[in-house]
Amino acid sequence: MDMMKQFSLEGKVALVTGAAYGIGFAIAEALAGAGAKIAFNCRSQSNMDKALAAYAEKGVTARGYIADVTDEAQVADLVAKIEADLGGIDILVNNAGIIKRIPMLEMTAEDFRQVVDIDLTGPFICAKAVIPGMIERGHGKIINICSMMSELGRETVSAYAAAKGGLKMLTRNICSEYGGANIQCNGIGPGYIATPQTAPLRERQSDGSRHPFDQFIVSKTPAGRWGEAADLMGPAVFLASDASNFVNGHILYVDGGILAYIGKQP
Ligand code: NAP
Ligand code: GCO
Repeated sequence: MDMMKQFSLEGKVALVTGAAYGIGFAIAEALAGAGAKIAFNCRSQSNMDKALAAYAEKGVTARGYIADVTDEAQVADLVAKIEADLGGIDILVNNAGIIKRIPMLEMTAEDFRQVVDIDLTGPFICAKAVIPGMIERGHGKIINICSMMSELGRETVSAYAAAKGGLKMLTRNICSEYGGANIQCNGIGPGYIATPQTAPLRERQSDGSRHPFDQFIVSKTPAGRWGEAADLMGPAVFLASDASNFVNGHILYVDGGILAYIGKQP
């Protein structure tokens, strides 16, 4: 039996949201490498232009669309354009997301709502837009990009943790509601990954020393390092492919072991 065939995405159409850079870009590159046709969206034209050049440099043919995942009309238009350009969407990666690091008592309800809107309502809107077509075609893969904060809290990330915890349960609920239509909905829970989103946590101090949080995360990670977006490429291909057809409602943590580790005795 040709086992590698199970991981092939030849002939599949994948939408990766928020894939102008960072984790989404790496996942889109991985799915393309397994044979998928790639569509991605983001909000800013300048990010889109830079992303298209970066994809081309990697030899990836990606189609980019400007769409905000929190806007139902824009998402409906996005799905219609992709279907016209590439065909029905077989794989949705709900990657677009933001974080606001603000102590809860200083966080406004507006700040809280914006994070939840993008990180949780956005994936709901995008999944709702693609599931009918997946049901019609008799198959579909949805991958929600969760987080360590789907399981753990920490100071200043109340909205983000609430949203990512909710995204874990939305993943399980899509599995429950549409597993019977041969739709597999799983999550990837990245650990701490070196992307623009975490750059503030890694920036050098004025005396040239490493950021305290940088040192903290490395000490909490058995792998002894920050993750790279590339560490998520294989897990994404697995969950997007036939190799995972009996995996559903699962959050695959790609965290270098953080969740398993109580931490080194000081
Ligand atoms: P990032 O570098 O900040 O990239 C976020 C991407 O999402 C950008 O392309 C951004 O482009 C897009 N985006 C943001 N809001 C959007 C919206 N409303 N509609 C459409 N696109 C939107 O973040 P990242 O580190 O790659 O993280 C990607 C995902 O992984 C997020 O869901 C994040 O929560 C999650 N995650 C990250 C880490 C980590 O350590 N980095 C760990 C666990 C989970 P525009 O601004 O141009 O729209
Ligand atoms: C933070 C970080 C984390 C990562 C990621 C960890 O401020 O704690 O941004 O939240 O982004 O979600 O899995």
